[in-house]
Amino acid sequence: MIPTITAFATSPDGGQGQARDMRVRWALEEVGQPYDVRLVSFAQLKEPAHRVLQPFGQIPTYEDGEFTLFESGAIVFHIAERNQGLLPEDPVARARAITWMFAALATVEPPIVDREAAEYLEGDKSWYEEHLATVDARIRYRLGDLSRRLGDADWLDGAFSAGDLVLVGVLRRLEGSELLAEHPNLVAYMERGKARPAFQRAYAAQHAVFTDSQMAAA
Ligand code: GTB
Repeated sequence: MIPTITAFATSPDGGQGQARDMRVRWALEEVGQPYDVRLVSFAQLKEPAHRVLQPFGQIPTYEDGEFTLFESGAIVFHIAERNQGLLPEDPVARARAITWMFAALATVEPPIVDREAAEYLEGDKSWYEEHLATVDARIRYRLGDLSRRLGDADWLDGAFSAGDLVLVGVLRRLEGSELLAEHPNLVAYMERGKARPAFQRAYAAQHAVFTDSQMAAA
């Protein structure tokens, strides 16, 4: 059976692959698993039928017959666990790769999400600039540590893994920013991830949703 994932019918980023279905698409492409996509509107996200799949009314979700999942990290982990190619066979290396998935989502991503939320929601507040500086300092702290750990390695811990996939997805949220540019090894790491054929296929697939919607509207 081919799994079905959900994605934005109209992504606010105009097809730049910043929404979190991109991680799931990329993981599916890495392991060679075909998939279907159900596009959902912002209104549909909040309807009971979608909340059964995703209690918080968000994308992405994953359905494989009766089996359903939400949370992009859990979905990528599920794909990586059940297929070859995204997690090492050796139990210790496997545990470390899983640890990097958690680190990407629980330690690196939160201040980056805070920055986006501040930009979108708090730009008109009197304390915005001060708050932004605080958030940027937290991001810098994390990226500094990450950069030192990566050093001149290609990937976090040996071969490319689900940990790299998730972390590259997180770093892409800072693409083009001064914060990321301060660490050329992290920029090169992100670009290595983006250069993978599976990433390119996933990116093209999600971008096609945007171009199709533009054509339909024309
Ligand atoms: N922790 C959850 C996960 O990892 O699956 C978070 C899921 C999530 O944030 N989903 C967002 C969503 O559905 C889309 S990815 N939002 C709608 C809502 O909450 O009502 C976040 C996102 C959206 C858009 C951009 N963009 O356009 O640049 C980037 C990231």
